[in-house]
Amino acid sequence: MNVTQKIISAHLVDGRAEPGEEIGVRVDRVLMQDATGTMACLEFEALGIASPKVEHAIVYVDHNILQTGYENADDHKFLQTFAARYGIHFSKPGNGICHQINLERFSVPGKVLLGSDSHTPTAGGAGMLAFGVGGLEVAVAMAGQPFYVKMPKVVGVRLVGRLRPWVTAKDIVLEMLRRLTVKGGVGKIFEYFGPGVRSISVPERSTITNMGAELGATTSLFPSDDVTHDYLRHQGREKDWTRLEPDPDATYDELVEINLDELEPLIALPSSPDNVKPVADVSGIDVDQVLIGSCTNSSFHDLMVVSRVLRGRKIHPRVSFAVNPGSRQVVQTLLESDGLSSIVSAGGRILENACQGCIGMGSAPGTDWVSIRSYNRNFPGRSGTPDDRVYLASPETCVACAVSGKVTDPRELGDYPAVEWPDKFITDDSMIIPPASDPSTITIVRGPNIKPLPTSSPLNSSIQGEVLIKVGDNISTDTILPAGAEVLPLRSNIPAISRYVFRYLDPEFVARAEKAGAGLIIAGSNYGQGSSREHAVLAPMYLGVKAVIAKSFARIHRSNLVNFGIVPLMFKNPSDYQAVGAGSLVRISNLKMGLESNGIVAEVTEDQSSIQENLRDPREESVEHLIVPLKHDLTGRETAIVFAGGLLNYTKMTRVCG
Ligand code: MIC
Ligand code: SF4
Repeated sequence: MNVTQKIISAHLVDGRAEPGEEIGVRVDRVLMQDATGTMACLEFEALGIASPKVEHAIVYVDHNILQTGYENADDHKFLQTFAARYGIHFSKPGNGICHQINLERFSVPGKVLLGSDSHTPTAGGAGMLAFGVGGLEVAVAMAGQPFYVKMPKVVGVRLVGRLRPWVTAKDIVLEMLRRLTVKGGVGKIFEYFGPGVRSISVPERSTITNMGAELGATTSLFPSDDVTHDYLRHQGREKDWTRLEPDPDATYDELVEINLDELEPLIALPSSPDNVKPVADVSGIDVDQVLIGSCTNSSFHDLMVVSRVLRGRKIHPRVSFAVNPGSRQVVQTLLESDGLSSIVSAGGRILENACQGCIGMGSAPGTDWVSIRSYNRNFPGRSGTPDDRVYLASPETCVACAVSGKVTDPRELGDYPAVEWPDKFITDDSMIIPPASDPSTITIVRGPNIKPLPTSSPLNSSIQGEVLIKVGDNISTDTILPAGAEVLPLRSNIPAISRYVFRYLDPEFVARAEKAGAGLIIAGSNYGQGSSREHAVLAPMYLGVKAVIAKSFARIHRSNLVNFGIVPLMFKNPSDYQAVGAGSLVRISNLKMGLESNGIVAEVTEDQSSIQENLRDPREESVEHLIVPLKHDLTGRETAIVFAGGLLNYTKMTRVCG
């Protein structure tokens, strides 16, 4: 068996683990973060369970860090008191980014982790099978239900050879993106194996599994071997280690091979993580901003290399340079190893150990700036600046750019600095607050920003509405519902955050949706790639969106649609995408029968009155009136969820019924 099969077979509670079959998997641990966690907590509360039925649950505060108004601080207080009351650990703001802390303190090889953040697979670097999902799926897992997913294909990624100096783990995953694109991982788990994995440390492995999210993968993971043992020993957690490697005769559904000796420094150009080129091919472009950190590249080693490069050097006068370390442990260990002083001396800005500029929580680039970041996403506008020009590269490439003021191949910096880990990392968990021993003493504090959970009603048997917007391929959740310092504080307030749906792509969208009352979205392929934010479904739902018809969907967003009762439908003939324009009226009759028989058709007309008055035979095709065949890939369980009006209703119903 391969490692994925070993973990899944030990956790399988429902279904057959054959690619494409729906399986139910027992969840050992969950994580939430503040930006998705307030909803997840409200959803858990709505399920009426006293405390999580998993072995460990934790909520981190790492995204909504700026306190420019009362909202974020109120959310933090809500989360802290909620966690204390409901048996959940709470990681205080200032402790660091959820995925980095989870790797350091809570990763356990062989366990299944569910997290309300798309980069939860970061833990796959330590041999955990970790899935990013919407908050509601985490809430349901905390209620003791299995995690349901279509069994992905397991793609073995065989690493051979050894990385050369200045070529890094980031370049391995950028190479994966270059070859496979942002949709290359949909329906797949990437399991890394082969002789090359032995030379890659756990934090480096985590850079790779982290950015599996950008490939659209269900998750990514590495074996648990001596390298994993060494990492856990540095964390004082040897007892959590178990060996977990593929059997010698393990097979995979597909294979990819990367020869590490042949890789060179790579960079993703604006504005997609798969727009990858060798750094050498784009060198010389003037650079205005460099940011190093985020959950992708903020380990001790990452920042120590940056620090060593900056010894005796200065940041280029034009460049605004900042670092956001991954965790308090990283900051403390850097301090002990004299890793911060050269960054400061060189003219670097040290930001809080939190998500920061990665999600537009500050550090938005200026107009026309070229911003080079060691982060994982460069979707349009994600930085907080419309028409931004964000490039993604390794910390090594970033620091080379910061020093020269131009895109620079880091191999031009000379000898690769020697960086050793200290014998042990500093492990101080005092900013992780355990749940209250007597929950009855805790009052949950709900500031005015915490609005009640929106409800979704059971689906009608027919859907009718205007096409409110037609979008192209690879639309990310950052486009559907932007993040950034202005919008993120509204994550607990759906009426308020709904004002921002498609804000940068189509500023008229909200007004149009409100005028129409009900409607649909037409999309190309891989709709909803990127984050796990269920707000990218909740807010459109609040504005009356009933269905999305796309060429294909990204996994987490598709599940979020189902979980809130919005039907994800697909064109049977992808070329029909051309035929349905924005403003058309669409009617889908007898949805129930159509979903059951997979024989759904949409009646599309440009002339709204003809459908509303129902004067014409809808089967009669004309230029103005089309019949568009649709399909879906909902399982029986998902169909029931959609008809129940979402997973919350469905879970309540099925729990009552036993
Ligand atoms: C992201 O990187 O896009 C986020 C912000 O971490 C999201 C979660 C969110 O939108 O709150 C993610 O990756 O799921
Ligand atoms: Fe935070 Fe960025 Fe990582 Fe998302 S990708 S968890 S915003 S650091």
